[in-house]
Amino acid sequence: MTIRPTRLAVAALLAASAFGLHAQDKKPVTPAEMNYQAGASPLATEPMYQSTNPKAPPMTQAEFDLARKTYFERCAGCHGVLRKGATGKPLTPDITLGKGTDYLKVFIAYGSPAGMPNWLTSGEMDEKTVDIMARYVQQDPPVPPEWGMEQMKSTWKVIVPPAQRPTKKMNNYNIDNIFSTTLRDTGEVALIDGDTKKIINIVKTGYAVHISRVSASGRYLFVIGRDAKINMIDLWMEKPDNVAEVRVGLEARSVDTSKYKGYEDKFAIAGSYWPPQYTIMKGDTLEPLKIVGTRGMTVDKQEYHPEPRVASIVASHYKPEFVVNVKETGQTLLVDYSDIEALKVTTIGTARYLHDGGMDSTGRYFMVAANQSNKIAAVDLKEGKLEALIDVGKIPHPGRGANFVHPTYGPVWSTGHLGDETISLIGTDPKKHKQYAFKKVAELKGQGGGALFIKSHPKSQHLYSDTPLNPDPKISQSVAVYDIRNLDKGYVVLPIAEWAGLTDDGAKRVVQPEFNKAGDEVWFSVWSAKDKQSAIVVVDDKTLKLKTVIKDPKLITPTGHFNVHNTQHDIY
Ligand code: DHE
Repeated sequence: MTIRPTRLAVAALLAASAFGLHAQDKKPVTPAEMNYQAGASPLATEPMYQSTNPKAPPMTQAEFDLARKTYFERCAGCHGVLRKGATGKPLTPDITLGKGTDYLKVFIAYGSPAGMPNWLTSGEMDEKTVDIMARYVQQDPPVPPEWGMEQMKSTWKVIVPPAQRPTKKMNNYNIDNIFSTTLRDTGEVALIDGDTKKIINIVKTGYAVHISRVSASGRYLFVIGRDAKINMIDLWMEKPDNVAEVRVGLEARSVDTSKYKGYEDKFAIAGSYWPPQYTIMKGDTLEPLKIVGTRGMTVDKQEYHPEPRVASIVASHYKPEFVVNVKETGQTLLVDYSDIEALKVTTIGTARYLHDGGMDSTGRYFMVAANQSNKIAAVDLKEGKLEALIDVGKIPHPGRGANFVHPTYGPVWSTGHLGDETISLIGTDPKKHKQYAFKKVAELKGQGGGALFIKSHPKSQHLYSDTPLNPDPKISQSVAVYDIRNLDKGYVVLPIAEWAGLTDDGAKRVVQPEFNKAGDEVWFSVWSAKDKQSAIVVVDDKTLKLKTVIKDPKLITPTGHFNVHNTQHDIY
């Protein structure tokens, strides 16, 4: 079928309404969120089990392989690996076969008001690909392989065994002030000396590292790639580098290490998107010890979900527990690691879909974004219970959030939003400010939607909010800064990308404010494509003036960056 606009415009409306039987339709997905969720999945190239469905339209093997690759690169982030639906709708054959190829082609080509991108008219897919994808989604979803102990052990490498590692720090770096910066598209992290701003080492890691976390002692740095590869870096080495690695699955985003007294550096944990599970490892070698699946029932409808991805993980300072947030089921798990042979897990129902979050300033409460519910769940890590579910703006995205003392409401934790321009402040002090505790006490107006990360520091009087996914380059290339003592005054805008002085036409999205150890400077990535120049811009927190720009041909696609001291102690 050749796709003709007039017929298609009508058909697209029909498609949108027929697919609109699902609750998600009531909340259209913003372009910012669409961009964000549609990250490529490393599953695209994995061999998978495929059952055949005689009712599905025919496809050649070559067409099927192309469609599968396209699905995992473009569609799986929203529709799920097994096509059971997440931000996007379910696309299982029981639904799609009834729609038929022509109908599905329209939907894929023109998108829907609920947020499905217009893949044909945006130029991202040609007619042939649209046709192949329409037939592909009527086949049984291919199932990626499981990843158990045998597969993990086969990828586990101790590059420098503990006995051969330094017994004291062998370099002159102020390791507390090192920054680990993700070089997203090269599969590396840059370790940058926060004092001299010089690159110490570029360390090879997994594909598109997502986050870095630091062990309780501050010696080891853990990074996790999208491909679920963890690298463990020893900061005591003369030139800090990898000492161990393991692949805990086929796709992942989160890693952390045990921080409770008596268990410092003892265990590491990583959560994976596929297979849906978390893995506890030895803290000094990454030897996998225990794998726990997260498949189970959703918090609201209490329906079985076959692929609940593990989102953020933090290590409690109150108990020997990891806090594991399961996205699709909306369950927060407190995993007691004091006896991993008899693992005790407290399951706290929170809300769907759990994503990122951080602690309040005391470390007692974990504040996690349930992004499709527009809520923040506050989990009491001392009592092991849900303290409150707090309504905030549209699609909260805090990173780890920002803590500061509000002149009226006392200690607050804050989050920005992907879906609107607000910043929500939540009271976190049930002792001295009981009336405000775990309530949304104020809302600041920011530059626009598309916010990802917000940051402050106990020594700073400022609150910084980025907006890298805002469609307006003026907004995505700058940050808003608020004076904490005078929030009513609104924000000032710092033109971070302009300060970077990059001469090419890269996207220059400004991502993730991160303080140095002293809390007197703030670092930002200026993130452009792989073939364009990027940079890191350092701002003086007192004067809000440019302090320095770090440029180097090796700084390719910098995104997140993590200061060792602040990450180690959960200071944000
Ligand atoms: Fe992230 C944190 C998942 C897209 C940069 N990201 C997280 C966490 C999760 C997550 C679950 C919390 C980890 C934790 O605390 O344990 N991110 C996802 C996705 O599923 C998503 C939407 C799509 C994808 O395919 O990955 C996604 N993330 C992005 C980006 O596009 C960003 C901006 C650039 C990139 O590198 O891909 C990005 N995510 C980050 C960063 C953090 C993060 C920098 C850590 C924030 C922090 O302060 O801890």
